[in-house]
Amino acid sequence: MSDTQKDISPSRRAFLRGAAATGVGLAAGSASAQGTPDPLITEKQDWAMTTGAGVDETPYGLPIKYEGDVIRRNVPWLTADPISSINFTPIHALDGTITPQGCAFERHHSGAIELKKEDYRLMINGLVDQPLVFTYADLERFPRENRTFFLECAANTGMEWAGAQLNGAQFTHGMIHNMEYSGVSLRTLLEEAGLTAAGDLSDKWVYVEGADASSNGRSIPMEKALDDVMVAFKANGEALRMEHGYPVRLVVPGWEGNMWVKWLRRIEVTAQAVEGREETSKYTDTLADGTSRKWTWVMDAKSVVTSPSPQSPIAHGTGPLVITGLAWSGRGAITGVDVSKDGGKTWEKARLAKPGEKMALTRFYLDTDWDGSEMLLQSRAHDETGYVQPTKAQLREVRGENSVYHNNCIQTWHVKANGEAENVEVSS
Ligand SMILES: Nc1nc2c(c(=O)[nH]1)N[C@H]1C(S)=C(S)[C@@H](COP(=O)(O)O)O[C@H]1N2
Ligand SMILES: [Mo]
Repeated sequence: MSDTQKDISPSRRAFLRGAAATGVGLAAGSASAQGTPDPLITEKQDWAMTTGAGVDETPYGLPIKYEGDVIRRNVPWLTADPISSINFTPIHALDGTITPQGCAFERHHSGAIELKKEDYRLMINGLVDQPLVFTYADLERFPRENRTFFLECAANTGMEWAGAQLNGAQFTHGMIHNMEYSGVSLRTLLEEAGLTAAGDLSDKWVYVEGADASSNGRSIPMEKALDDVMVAFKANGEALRMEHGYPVRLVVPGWEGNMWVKWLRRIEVTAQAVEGREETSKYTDTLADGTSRKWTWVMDAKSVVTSPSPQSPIAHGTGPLVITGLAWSGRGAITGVDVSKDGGKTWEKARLAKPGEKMALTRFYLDTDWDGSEMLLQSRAHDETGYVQPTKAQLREVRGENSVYHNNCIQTWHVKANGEAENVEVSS
């Protein structure tokens, strides 16, 4: 753990000082190093000659126009119909770990619905002592918790099974977001309804469904329901956005995104799994022999270099280079990330920006010097269970190539001498 906390090394600090002193290619410093006056330093600028925008011009702020390309994007051939659709988080352009709701990917089976708080009802029924219906205002009166978790769609990276396909971290790994949720634990609500009637809880389930036309029903084992599942109404401090399930969604830490039911309207305690569409014909993995894996709830440890990457090429030439990316595990905290520049032959230990948090995104950095040679850039995550992110070849050995879901293999970017990067596959 201790080496993850290591500060920027003394040798690197010395290098940066040396580079600045000799005017070696650090950002715009190169212009003044050649003796050409920089008008951004020597001239009066427009923005300092007049007053700026007043506080009442922006009651709710949006990103500045210069950041207009940090947006969700979709892959047209994946989105046959915009109401049964998917778009992708621009992870190549974000830093830190919290995903702003405004650019966090969306996945809907029948479109995002507008549901007023006043019209919101949550029913708990089935094997409970007292079936209950909560209004939104009722939910706000239960003890609340704040917890940060990633949500990854089981289909994230699902287009890459048979070969490198989509050219950008946004498209290969952007079905993920990470938010701080405020809400009530599901255990609190289940206990309010009473679980005596359910008898032995070890073999019971809850069936959760949404208020949208698809309803997106899923069965969750009672053990998980009573462990860490949340009924959330705020994300990153503010109300959930419509597209993320306003006013209330389920948060199922570490488990596939499909189970995080949006516009949550009913929780039924049942004696067995319902085996609905979303857990039989969908969200199962077909293996090479034609049989399918079922109940693949947990998202295994995974990571990706977000920059440099195809949408975030190296623009500054040789010298200091910050390699960065994200790592996560549905089984607990990330304990380490390795980065390879040669397609997995040798590895360097990346620096974790903060110690890994359970079932939440972890940001890693590798502060390096780039000599301009080509790289086959990879990252490899380790989690607290000792699990190590597999190569594509290792994953295919076990899972074949018929799957869509749960592709957590090591990703490779081919970074060329001109700094551009491309999605490729290496043989081992
Ligand atoms: N009610 C409802 N809940 C839903 C869905 C849906 O279509 N309807 N889609 C699911 C899927 S497949 C995923 S990956 C996540 C996506 O959550 P997001 O749109 O907030 O990113 O919500 C899940 N919950
Ligand atoms: Mo999903």
